[in-house]
Amino acid sequence: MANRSGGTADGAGRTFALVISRFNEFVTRELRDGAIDCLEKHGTAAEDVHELWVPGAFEIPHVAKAAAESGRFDAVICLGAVIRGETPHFDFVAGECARGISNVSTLTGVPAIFGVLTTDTAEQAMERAGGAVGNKGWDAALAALEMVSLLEELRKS
Ligand code: INI
Repeated sequence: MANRSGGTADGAGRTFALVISRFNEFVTRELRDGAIDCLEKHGTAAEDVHELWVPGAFEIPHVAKAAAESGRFDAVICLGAVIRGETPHFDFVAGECARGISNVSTLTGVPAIFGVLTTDTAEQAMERAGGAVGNKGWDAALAALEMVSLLEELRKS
C-alpha cells in the first residue's frame, strides 16, 4: 500500500498571522471570529495569533507576503469578502487576490490560506461566515493547521 501523509490539526506552539480585509467588515469580522475559534480549539494560544487588517481584498497579498517573509508565522490565513453585487470590478479584485495569495505560498514556502469569500450577494457571504453554510474562516484556519503540520512532517523525513 502507498504511504499516505496528511497534516494533523494540533495548534499548540504554532503562530499564525490573520490578514483580514476591512472592506465588507460585517462579513470579515465573522470570518475572523471563526478562524480564531478554530485555532484556539486546536490548542493555539491567543497571543500566537496576530491580526493584520488591510483596506480591501486587493491589498491582502501584499501584507500576506510581508507576514510570511517576517519569519514570525507558521502560516498566514487570508480572510476577505468580495461581493459581486457591489462591484463592477469584482473579477479583478477577486482574481488578483486569489493569484496573489497563491504566489505568497509558492514564493515564500510559508502556507498562505485562501479564506476569501467570492459571492454574488451579501446574503451568500453571510451564509458562509457563520450562517447556514458554515464558516469559511474556521475552514481556512483548519487548512492552515493541516498545512503547517504536513510541511513539518515533510521537512523531517
Ligand atoms: N474589496 C473587498 O475586499 N471586497 C469587495 O467586494 C470590494 N469591492 O466591492 O470593490 C473591494 N474593493 C476594494 C479593493 O479591495 C481595494 O481595497 C481598493 O481597490 C484599493 O486598492
